[in-house]
Amino acid sequence: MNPQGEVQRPLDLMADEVFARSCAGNSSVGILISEEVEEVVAVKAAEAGDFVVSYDPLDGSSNLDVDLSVGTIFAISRLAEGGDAERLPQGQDLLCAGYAIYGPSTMLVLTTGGRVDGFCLDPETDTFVLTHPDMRIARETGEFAINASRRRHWDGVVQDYVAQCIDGPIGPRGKAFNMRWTASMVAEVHRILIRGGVFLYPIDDENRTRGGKLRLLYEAYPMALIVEAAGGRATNGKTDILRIVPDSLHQRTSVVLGSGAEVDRIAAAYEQAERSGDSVHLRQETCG
Ligand code: AHM
Ligand code: MG
Repeated sequence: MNPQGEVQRPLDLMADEVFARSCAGNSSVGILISEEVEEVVAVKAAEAGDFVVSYDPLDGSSNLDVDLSVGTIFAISRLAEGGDAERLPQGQDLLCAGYAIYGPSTMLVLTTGGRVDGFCLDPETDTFVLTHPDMRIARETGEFAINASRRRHWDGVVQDYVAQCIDGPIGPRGKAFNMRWTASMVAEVHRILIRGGVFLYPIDDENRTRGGKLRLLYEAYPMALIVEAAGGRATNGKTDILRIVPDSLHQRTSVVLGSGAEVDRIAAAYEQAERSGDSVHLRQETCG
């Protein structure tokens, strides 16, 4: 079991070991935060300026047995001057974020905040080649991604949003929507970068006490930095993901990210529900 009480597969642990070993070989890396490790790992005696690397070594690992795409997600910040090695990195501190996706091709998608670039692994030369410069997320989309089997747990905002998408041309949206769900956040975000879309993993009645499903530091933060640098938006429904202040290492959060027009629509619906005092549960930041 990992710190979140989830079953760890052998490849989760191997990926963690490979990632940690390769970071430890870099003298600028001081601290590692991994989905698979309960505590912060100090690679060396931490000094101001050292890099803090938060990562999910193998995201979407429920896909391993069925040979679907999985990936590695990471975010990098620096330990501040006089910094406390135990202080958790915040969204605003991130210098870089990226993911690798192990699909039909292996890609590395990277941002240092200004823009997002995609690199394909050339197995002949063992190098990553810039194949997708300046990836941008279309503001408008007709595609959404959510685990619809959780519908009975959703709050009113998510129920209404998805119902309207499914109603398509005969509903209030007046257009058809397509739906995808891969159970691999890396694959969902990659698809959204390539052809637009919106991804939701909301807090719902079943995961509320845990604070949601996805982890803030090494899943939501890095994906939010990437999505925003590509012109999209990432929120927990109420607060932009990068503005959430963490209070525990493996904290979870609600996530809505992707094409700006759809994320704006969902955020506006939450705001409206809160204003009108609807029975929508808006408690977003909680729980380790
Ligand atoms: P993991 O890090 O244990 O693989 O969990 C995160 C994954 C995400 O990639 C994906 O969006 C989500 O869990 C899928 O959850 P579900 O199985 O509820 O559809
Ligand atoms: Mg994960």
